[in-house]
Amino acid sequence: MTEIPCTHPRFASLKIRTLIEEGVAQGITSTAGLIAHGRGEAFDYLLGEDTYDFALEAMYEAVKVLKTAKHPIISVNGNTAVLVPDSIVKLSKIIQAPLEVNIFHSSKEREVAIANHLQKHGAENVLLPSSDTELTGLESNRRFVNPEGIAKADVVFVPLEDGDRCEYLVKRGVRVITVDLNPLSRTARTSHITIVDNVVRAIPALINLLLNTPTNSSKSFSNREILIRAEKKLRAFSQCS
Ligand code: PTJ
Repeated sequence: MTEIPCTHPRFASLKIRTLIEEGVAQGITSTAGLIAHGRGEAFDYLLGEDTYDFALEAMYEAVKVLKTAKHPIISVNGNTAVLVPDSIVKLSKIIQAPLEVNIFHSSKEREVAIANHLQKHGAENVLLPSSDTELTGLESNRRFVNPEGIAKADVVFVPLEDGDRCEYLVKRGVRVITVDLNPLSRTARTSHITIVDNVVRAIPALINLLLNTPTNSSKSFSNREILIRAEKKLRAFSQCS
């Protein structure tokens, strides 16, 4: 891998990119994950690589939903596994939700590599999809789920989701929380709660809120309004530069 000098003005961003590259070399991230990451980087650049009030409000709502969930599941793909292994494991322990490996680009080897990677980072409860349990009506590889996990979840927390499964889960009455830097994506628009932020900042910030903030406010939440504010922020940046 390329050595990144710590004096480089884009050091932090390039280091994160390296994690994704290494993830591909380790058989954890898909090659399509590189493209997905590039798209995320572009949105993050326009957002000034910062976490805004619209993301924090969505996190606050997510904390409320996760705290009251009966059977929450964290769905993990190749990108999330390499970008935030420690914090996703920590989140799983705090909310007592299993980490379920669920990937779009089908590969049994990659599923196992993701599970092993999470376990190396301290995960105690990792579920793998079962070829016997399918979400009927969903066509992608994401239809294979674990019978003790997504199959019976009331809340699914899924960073970097694809629109199809998101729509499917929402139709089934499951509450879906996502992290997506693109407020225009189908996932962002279909989920109940969309945290428009980089997963590398969002998961630690969510943990911080979970541990340190009482969530007893009954302030109403509109995901549509959150997305409008995020889109405005993106457009404002491109107009003034
Ligand atoms: O491991 P797999 O096979 O499940 O691969 C999953 C990917 C991510 C390749 C797959 O789900 C995919 O193709 O994703 P998309 O449709 O490209 O969507 C990814 C979304 O996540 C885009 O809207 C990106 O802007 C966004 N995104 C990318 N990187 C980040 C991100 N959002 C938050 N944080 C990021 N670091």
